[in-house]
Amino acid sequence: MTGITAPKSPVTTAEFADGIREQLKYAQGVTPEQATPADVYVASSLVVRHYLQDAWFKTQQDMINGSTKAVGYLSAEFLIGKQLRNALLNAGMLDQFDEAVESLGFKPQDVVDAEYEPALGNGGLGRLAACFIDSLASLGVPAFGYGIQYKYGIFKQEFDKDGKQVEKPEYWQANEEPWGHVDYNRSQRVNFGGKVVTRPDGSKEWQPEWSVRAVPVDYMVPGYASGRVNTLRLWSARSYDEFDLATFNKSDYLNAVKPQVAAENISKILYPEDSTPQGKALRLEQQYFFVAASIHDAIRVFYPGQDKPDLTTFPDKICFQLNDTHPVIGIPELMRVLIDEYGYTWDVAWDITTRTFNYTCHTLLPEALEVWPAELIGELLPRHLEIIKAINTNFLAELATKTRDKAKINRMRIVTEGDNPQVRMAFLAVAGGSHVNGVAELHSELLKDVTLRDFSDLYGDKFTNVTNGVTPRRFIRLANPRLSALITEGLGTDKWLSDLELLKGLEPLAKDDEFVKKFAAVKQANKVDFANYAKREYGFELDPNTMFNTMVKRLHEYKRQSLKILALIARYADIKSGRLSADDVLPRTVIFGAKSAPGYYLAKMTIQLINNVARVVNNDPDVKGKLSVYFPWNYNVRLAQHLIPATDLDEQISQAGKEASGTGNMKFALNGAMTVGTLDGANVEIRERVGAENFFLFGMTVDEVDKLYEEGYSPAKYYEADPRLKAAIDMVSDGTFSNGDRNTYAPLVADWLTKDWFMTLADFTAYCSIQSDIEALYREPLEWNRKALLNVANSGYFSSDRSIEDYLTRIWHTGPLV
Ligand code: DL6
Repeated sequence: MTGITAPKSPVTTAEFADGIREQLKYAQGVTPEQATPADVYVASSLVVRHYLQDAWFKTQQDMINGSTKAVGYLSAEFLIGKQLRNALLNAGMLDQFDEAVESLGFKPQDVVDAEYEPALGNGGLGRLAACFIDSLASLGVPAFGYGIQYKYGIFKQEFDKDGKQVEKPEYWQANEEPWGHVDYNRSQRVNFGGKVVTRPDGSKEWQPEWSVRAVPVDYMVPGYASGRVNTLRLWSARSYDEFDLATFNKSDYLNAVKPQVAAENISKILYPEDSTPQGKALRLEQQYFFVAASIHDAIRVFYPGQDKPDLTTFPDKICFQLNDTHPVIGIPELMRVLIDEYGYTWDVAWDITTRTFNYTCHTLLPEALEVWPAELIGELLPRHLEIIKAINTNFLAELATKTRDKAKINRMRIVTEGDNPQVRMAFLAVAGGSHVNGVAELHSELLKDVTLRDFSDLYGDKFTNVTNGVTPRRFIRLANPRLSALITEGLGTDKWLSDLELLKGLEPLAKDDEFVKKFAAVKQANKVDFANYAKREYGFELDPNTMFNTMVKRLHEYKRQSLKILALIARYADIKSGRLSADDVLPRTVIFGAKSAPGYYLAKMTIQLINNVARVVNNDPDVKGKLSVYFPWNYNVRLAQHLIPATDLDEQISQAGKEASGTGNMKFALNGAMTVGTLDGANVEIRERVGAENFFLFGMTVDEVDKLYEEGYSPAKYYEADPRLKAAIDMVSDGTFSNGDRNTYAPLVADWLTKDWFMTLADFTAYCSIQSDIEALYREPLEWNRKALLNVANSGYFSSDRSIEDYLTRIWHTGPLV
């Protein structure tokens, strides 16, 4: 990477202001005097789109006319966050926007605040997809993001009076949404159900029963200073039958609109699961809906107007990255299209298909690898089931040439045997694609050694690693303008925004006390900002003169929010009982952010516990000023952008061997937080890069975890052995955090003491001991900030630009448009 300086603006302030006036007049139908910040937001967004339009056309033309293979990133989730500021930054119009808006009498912040965040993802996987499309465009690589424009995104989280999570529908399009361009003229038909017939010539024809219209909604993806604008194409499901007039005329209004409702249900809601598949037909419909539409779209784009395109060149035009198992049904779909619609033989179709697809696995939890009942696939997609069975048969035959180990061959079946056969989508992805990658070094190793061991034994060449990354544009430049300015000052250039390894140049400045003090001042100012934000948005009273200690991520047992909350309770008890004298207490503000899957009982109970610990602790005069706990609801990209730059200490405390990578860990390190963490996921690589002395490591390793499982893990033993742990768990049982009710958390406590699948109790003592190191360092602000600065300086590797470059060389074998 060379590093590019900030893009030159295509527009002057006066032109931007004129553009806003014009859009207000013709698009919004209001005068500048009548306009609200929301009107100015829409108008400004349209102005940005206007100035990006030519680059968008040119990128598409160059992609179609040129010989650079494009990337199709197939993902059920794109958690893109707010669009306006990001587009302004990447297109070089930030200053012009600020000045234009001010010249019209508005505050830029009010205008930006009027944007509502599209909530089209659950967490890490969806946000990664969003970082990747930003990097692809910034590197000038032609790419499509293909996904679903859900009407309702991830639920809006609220807490009830008891602290329980309540899920509300997230209708993110309640107001005008200027970024998505609905392109009815390029819609695709997606079929379902019906039967397969054999034509007289022996070929197969799928005669579907019902169809849905997939309408593309296009989002521009402007690259940072690359002059390129890619496309995020999100499909929206519409009905071909608006309603049945005969039924309507009989006054049966509900039944009259049934077909419409059924069709539109497909893109109605994002499944709020992040690690367990839901055995729902609708989910399979969603998956097929977006991949079928995308595959047909790619053929339309790359072979315009051709009835008989030469699809043997398809893998030279585009490669599809399968973002987890959700789009894997694309493999049999491409086979079907090639064989049934274009008349290719099986072998040619298989060659094209396997050269087109690659698969990224994002999990180590076996239950998160999707498995579909063959019967369900047969009902919805009968021809695909035939193809999957044929793939399975061929695959088993191929395996027999590679090994005599029958048990192994049986374990590797794509379609299981028995009365209720299942289709293993991860296995189909490995068999039907060229490459398989994990998302951090440790994860990729564990995939090879454990989760997909049989496959890596026989197809070792397919396996590779691409460690995740995050976009520095959104997560440093936009989220943390103060730090960005300081980095630019320290390096004497802003090229780091497109070559993040340049941050290494900050390393010598960690020896310069004056620079470190400036760095500390940035953090302090960010903390004050966050305290104000938290007051405004949530009514919280945060003291920015305490350590801000944050744990934000989905609520899952393996991520071990329980470990944090138990340690916090133990500390509360220490302060309250006087075991920890007032002088020994380092004042801390603990901040949680987490959504639980609605049906995840223990995770929801943990949320309730955190809220009630917060209620008790924050109202206890004995610990006032020493410990406080806040849980801002509805953690999303916007909140992340405010909270991460204000954090002193970040928690990455999953059980070793369970977090595939994590990307929050990278965002925090890049924003100058110190991390307390286990040797899990990308923590391992972060620690290697920032230096062991600049990372608070604790807890069991993967090998130690495995050994303990083998020996027989007994959580009760740990409960008995550590009096502080015992006291903390007893406080959860005895009603301290449930107004005296001893039953509220009984299932959680029972789980800790009898199962504790993720060994929270076993790591408790180590986690508590590391706290004294953390606090000793924090009491030395210069030293703390020196180390935090070294985290920033050595985290440049974790740019999503680097991840994309790794994908380009290891998997996609393509590059920027020339
Ligand atoms: O790769 C992105 C992200 C990782 O950083 C997280 O460690 C991992 O938990 C997450 N995976 C999922 C699981 N989805 N499935 N299946 O969201 O991916």
